[in-house]
Amino acid sequence: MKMSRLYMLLIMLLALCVGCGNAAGTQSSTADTAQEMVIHTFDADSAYNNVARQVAFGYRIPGTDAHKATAQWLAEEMARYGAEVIRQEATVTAYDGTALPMCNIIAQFAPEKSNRILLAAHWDSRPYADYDSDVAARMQPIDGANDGASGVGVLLEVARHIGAQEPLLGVDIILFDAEDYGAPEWVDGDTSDTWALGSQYWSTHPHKPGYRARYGILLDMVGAAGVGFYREYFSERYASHIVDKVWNCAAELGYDGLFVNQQGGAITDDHLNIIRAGIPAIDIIQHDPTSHTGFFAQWHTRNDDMEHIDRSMLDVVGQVIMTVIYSEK
Ligand code: AHN
Ligand code: ZN
Repeated sequence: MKMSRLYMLLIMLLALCVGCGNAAGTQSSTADTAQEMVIHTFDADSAYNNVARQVAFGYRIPGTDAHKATAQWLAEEMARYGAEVIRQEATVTAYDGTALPMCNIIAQFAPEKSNRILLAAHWDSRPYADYDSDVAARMQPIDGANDGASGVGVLLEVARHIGAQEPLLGVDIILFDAEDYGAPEWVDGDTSDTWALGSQYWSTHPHKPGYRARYGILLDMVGAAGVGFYREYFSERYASHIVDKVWNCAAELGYDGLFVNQQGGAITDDHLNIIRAGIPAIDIIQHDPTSHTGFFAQWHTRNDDMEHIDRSMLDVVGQVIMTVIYSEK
């Protein structure tokens, strides 16, 4: 722990000097910076535990008791870290006509600041294991340890730091609901608008009229061992400067092996609805060019469980996000 803290301090100091691609850091005294950076050591164990806690609630499928209990816990955790929390509740309609009671959890830090950024992840879990190798299991739900809980786990740990030491800008963390109730694999036709229903709702019903943020960063599937992040197509198209910022930051931290400087696929995800709301946004999402789905090997299978969550991946992503937000002004 001691060593990793010292190591973090050094890389964060370096990050502030080089500013991860911008000119940040020139105004902070070394003492302030050192103090801040010690406080801001991302704790991968805590992120991991946040993932495990979500999975332990059970399947986080809209309309279930586990879903309600998880929403309650997430909102409480964010409030405990000092966020002003909005629970945005609505009923949305799934691909098959099912009415889904959904709840976007919006955690606002320093809501009075107009200079702000948006971080997001989806907290619901998928009702179908439609890519499971066991055909009989395909109608069954999944744990969604990586697909959902990993991004939220990282953002809860980021929230803890933001609460302890305010960054120079305001931060909103939105945990979107009903991302993963999209039409299963056996439904024909273009089903792209059946995904990301919570963020679709938010994009047309912002939590504050005229809500603005400089940019958004979505985390989706950030916890599978050794699976990298590529420059996703829509992120590149609508927010290439943010992809540059984040990928440069990762490279400066020594993670260019995981933040691969190559084009990935085009992914229908919550970031598209942030973009539709007029905010440039990117998706940090694991892409495996060797898997037939393009995602991690356990994607939308019963094996997307805690056994396949890698603390060190959570750590990498957490460090990158922390460095980006604390070098921003
Ligand atoms: C598809 O491309 C079908 N879905 C990507 C969005 C997603 C699903 N993220 C997590 N699960
Ligand atoms: Zn999914």
